[in-house]
Amino acid sequence: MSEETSSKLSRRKLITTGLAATAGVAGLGVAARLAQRYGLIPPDHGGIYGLGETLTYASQRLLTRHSLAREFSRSQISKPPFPNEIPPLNEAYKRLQAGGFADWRLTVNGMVARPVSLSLDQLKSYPSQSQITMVQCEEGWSYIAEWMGVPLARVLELVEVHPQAKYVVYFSIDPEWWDSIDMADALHPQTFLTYGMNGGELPVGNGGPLRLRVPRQIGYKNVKFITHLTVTDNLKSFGKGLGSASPEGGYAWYAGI
Ligand SMILES: Nc1nc2c(c(=O)[nH]1)N[C@H]1C(S)=C(S)[C@@H](COP(=O)(O)O)O[C@H]1N2
Ligand SMILES: [Mo]
Repeated sequence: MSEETSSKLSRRKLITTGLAATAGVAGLGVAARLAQRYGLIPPDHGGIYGLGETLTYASQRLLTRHSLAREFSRSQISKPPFPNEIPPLNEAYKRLQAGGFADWRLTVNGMVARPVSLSLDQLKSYPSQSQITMVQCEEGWSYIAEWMGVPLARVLELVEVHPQAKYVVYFSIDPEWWDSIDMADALHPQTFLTYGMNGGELPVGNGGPLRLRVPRQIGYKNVKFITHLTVTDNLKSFGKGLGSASPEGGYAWYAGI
């Protein structure tokens, strides 16, 4: 281990241990201030579980910013039928589906130099990548599948994200589903905009034609039917300001696994 790596590691360890220890000994306010100093406050820190959320997010980010979600072999891909939640599809979705999704667009704006509106064909024209990873629902079930798509980082590179940007907010055609991730997850090599699954098109039930795969976070962060991305440095102006529809219903904004 180089000196630089080891000093980085021990610094991280110090901060994380410090966060946990101060939370226990010197009181929760000190830990929260420490997390704030390092920019590690999640947007849903205000509720009853607020401090716990801050500690979880802060320690995970310091320890695992660059870690990879586990990838599996082809033989481990789950055989259908595996558990799956198929949300009701609205009229806007059905219209686009009737047209073979030719008019489906992914718009990207916010803190970017060049906002874009991309068709599925345009997205598919970028070099595709695949990953065999697990979807884990908060209710306890999971399955392994092969996902094909384009890394979100590639699209963010295309639009040129401003250096001050902190989050990518993503929206489904179903207005009840929207969420956000920080730049560490947005630029992570396994975070994909997916349009293929297990060698075929991404099925409607699994979020086709376009779904965000964030394999380092739990199932509900993997929003289906993505139509819009906004890059921002502040989550206050979205919904109730908690960074996602999920915390509005009591689920954590940061749900790393
Ligand atoms: N738009 C949208 N995205 C969604 C959901 C949903 O109902 N609507 N359910 C979420 C939840 S709770 C889980 S666990 C996963 C389930 O993914 P699957 O249907 O591919 O198993 O999708 C997530 N993404
Ligand atoms: Mo879920």
